[in-house]
Amino acid sequence: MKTVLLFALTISLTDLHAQYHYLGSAQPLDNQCVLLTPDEPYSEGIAYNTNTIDLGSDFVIDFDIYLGDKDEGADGITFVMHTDPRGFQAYGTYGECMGYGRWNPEYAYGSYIAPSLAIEFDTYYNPTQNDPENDHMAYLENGTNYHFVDVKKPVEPGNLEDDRLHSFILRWDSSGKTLRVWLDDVLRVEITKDLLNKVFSGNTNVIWGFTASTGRKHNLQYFCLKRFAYLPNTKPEHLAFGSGFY
Ligand SMILES: [Ca+2]
Ligand SMILES: [Ca+2]
Repeated sequence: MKTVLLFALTISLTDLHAQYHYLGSAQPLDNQCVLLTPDEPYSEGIAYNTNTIDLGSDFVIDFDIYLGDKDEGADGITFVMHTDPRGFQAYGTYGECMGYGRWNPEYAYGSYIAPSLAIEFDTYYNPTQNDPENDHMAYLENGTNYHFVDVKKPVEPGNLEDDRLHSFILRWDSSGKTLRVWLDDVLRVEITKDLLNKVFSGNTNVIWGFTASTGRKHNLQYFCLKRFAYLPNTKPEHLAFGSGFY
């Protein structure tokens, strides 16, 4: 009987990790963590949760992210939500584009994820993307990494490549059309915009996950799930409160 129970437990743990689609260098680690890039040059990894998220409901997403131990490493991680026609195969360009965007919105070439929005955790200064010199976070749209001066400026939370896990919490308020992001318990990014209609053309089912890449410079980069939950009164009827994607 014990053997049977042990076998069942093994299956259930395997299933937890099976809930991601992995692209490139992404692969499951222990303890609900997922490797995005090894500490090697020119890597790109993407992990999408196999369950789409419902933008018609309120939800909270709570992860730890690890961005490496070398202050001069690169390139960073993005949290992405998208309806790209390539679905779970969608990817962006490596290096400074962090597996999400493209080199420059003026250039025709380079794969990027769109329609989409992303929160970037950028650890490398790229003047070509109008980056601030320090590590920064920013809201991005439609596979464009470039920081236009007329949109919300990147924020600088300090060195992110400090060999520590950083708490990342994202909360979506569907009725208030507000997206809020905390890093290490400090509210860093707040966007109020009709994202559902302006970005996703009214499509409430979006794919979500994390992208990351390295270039000439590199760092180990991974994330760990802590919690996903639809919030009370707005949950889709087929999901129990708090059932999330565990
Ligand atoms: Ca840094
Ligand atoms: Ca950068």
